[in-house]
Amino acid sequence: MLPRILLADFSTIPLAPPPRYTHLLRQRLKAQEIIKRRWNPTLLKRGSQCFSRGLLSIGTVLQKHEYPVVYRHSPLRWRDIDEEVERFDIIGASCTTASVNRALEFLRFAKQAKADLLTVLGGPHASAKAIELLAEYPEIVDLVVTGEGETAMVEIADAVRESGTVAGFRSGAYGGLDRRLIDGTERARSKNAPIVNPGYELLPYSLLNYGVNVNTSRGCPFACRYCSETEVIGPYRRTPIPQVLDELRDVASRVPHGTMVHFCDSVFNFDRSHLASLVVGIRRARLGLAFSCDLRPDCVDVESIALMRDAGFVKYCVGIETSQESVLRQNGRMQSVVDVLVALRTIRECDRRAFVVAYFLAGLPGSTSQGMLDDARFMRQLLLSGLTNAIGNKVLVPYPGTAVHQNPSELGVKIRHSDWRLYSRFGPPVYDLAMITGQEIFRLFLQQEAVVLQTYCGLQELDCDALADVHPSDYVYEYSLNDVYQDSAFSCS
Ligand code: B12
Ligand code: SF4
Repeated sequence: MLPRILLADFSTIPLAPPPRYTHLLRQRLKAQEIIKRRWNPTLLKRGSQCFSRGLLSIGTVLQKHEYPVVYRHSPLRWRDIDEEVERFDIIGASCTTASVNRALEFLRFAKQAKADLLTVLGGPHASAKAIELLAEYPEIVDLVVTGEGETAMVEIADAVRESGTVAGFRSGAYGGLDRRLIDGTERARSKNAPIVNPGYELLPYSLLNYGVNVNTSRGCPFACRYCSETEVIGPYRRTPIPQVLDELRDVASRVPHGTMVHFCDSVFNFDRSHLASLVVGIRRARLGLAFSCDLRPDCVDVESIALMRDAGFVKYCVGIETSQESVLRQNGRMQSVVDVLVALRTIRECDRRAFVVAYFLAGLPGSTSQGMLDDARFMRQLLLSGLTNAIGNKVLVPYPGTAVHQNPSELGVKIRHSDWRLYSRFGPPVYDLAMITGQEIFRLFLQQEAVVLQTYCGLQELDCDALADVHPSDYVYEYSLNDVYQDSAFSCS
């Protein structure tokens, strides 16, 4: 029996901010859109739908082994789940913390529709909470794969094919896979499995509808205490540059000229020689794409930025997090304000046309009210000085897999609850800090957001109030949690 596999993507779901933030967020995003358009209209050339790279890579490997694979984003939206599910033998679902309940809900429906179905859960949340998920949902989740899923999913499909049924598999009868928790990263390493490119042909719509994220590496060599990357993604490893260029050629053949592609490596500028080979390759390949990427300020250097500029990079997102150096240190983020300013100046001097976004995180362990107000001032100064064009600001979430989640008391954090649906970077913190409550953090976060909006409006001569007059469907944040069942297309960026 050749098992038929559904890859169910719950890596992004509609997220709604609390009412008191909705209006401000809408104004702020509208202002940012205007700023972007005025700066460089091509920055908007990017689709708004999302896909999970990871699931599409799993799809590539399964197809190479001749398994029939279907990929769907949020299949909860299927009008007739029972009928659809009937067509599959294995469901592999991805999930993040905010979306895990949604993924579980779908797997529950699927099991009700077809009891003889093997369900596998993977992705960042499943990697961090594998044991708990297996213990709490024995009827819904048969297997959890931690870390990388490609090799593990092929082994699972092979085992089902060999046995001719999924029933015995669930009871743990098969070979090496005799436990319900599978360490995907370890399996990939033991087999020396190469990183594969995602199977874009599996997407239900043309790639031009999607925001395309590519990467040149997996994992992160750093270990910031508020980030789960090192713990849940696995060790840092590079994708060979010729392979990345093949993927970019494939992407370029599927999207309009000038489309912006984002490099979503954890730290794109960590390995200078890897980056240099990439950008030299991009120049030679004449792809007709524009690029953006995420940078760590303490790794920025003039040569790399100059090469990137010449290769078509138009947007840089720089992880600043906070201007409070003691907070950065406490969180294992070894960068200083001087590093930040030098990095931003370097980018500006090398590439005057670049669109620069400075990313902040509100409510890091060690934060104080005064520190958060200082951050608001710092954000304003960055915008006024022209070193950055936009600010990205989110509330810290102690995701499973982070040191903040695992050892909260060591960092002076008291986590209030584990209702994963509320683990959103748009909402009030799910924790209190020793020096400041979650409620106060959120109040100061809203103040920071208001400062950013006012600064945008001042610089661009925009009328803040007029910005509220935005059609609700312009933004993903407007979707209520129920819309997911009816709506067939939503954006998330
Ligand atoms: C690109 C990216 C995005 C993109 C695209 C997301 C997507 N669909 O993948 C965008 C910008 C949309 C995005 C948004 C958000 N993101 Co994001 N994102 C990333 C980033 C940087 C790269 C993802 C990626 O492509 N990785 C590479 C691929 C190969 O890995 P992968 O997708 O994880 O898949 C592998 C494994 O996880 C596993 N796997 C995954 N699914 C499955 C399923 C099965 C069955 C199996 C067996 C295995 C398996 O196998 C895959 C292949 O090896 C990651 C960090 C990272 N480095 O991974 C954060 C990350 C996934 N994002 C994160 C978060 C929190 C968000 C937001 C919630 C933030 C917010 N705004 O509040 C939003 C979601 C908004 C929404 N509406 O839902 C967190 C998730 C943490 C958590 N526990 O939930 C991460 C880990 C960053 C972090 N360190 O905190 N994100
Ligand atoms: S915050 Fe960035 S640098 Fe720090 S561990 Fe996460 S991905 Fe790596």
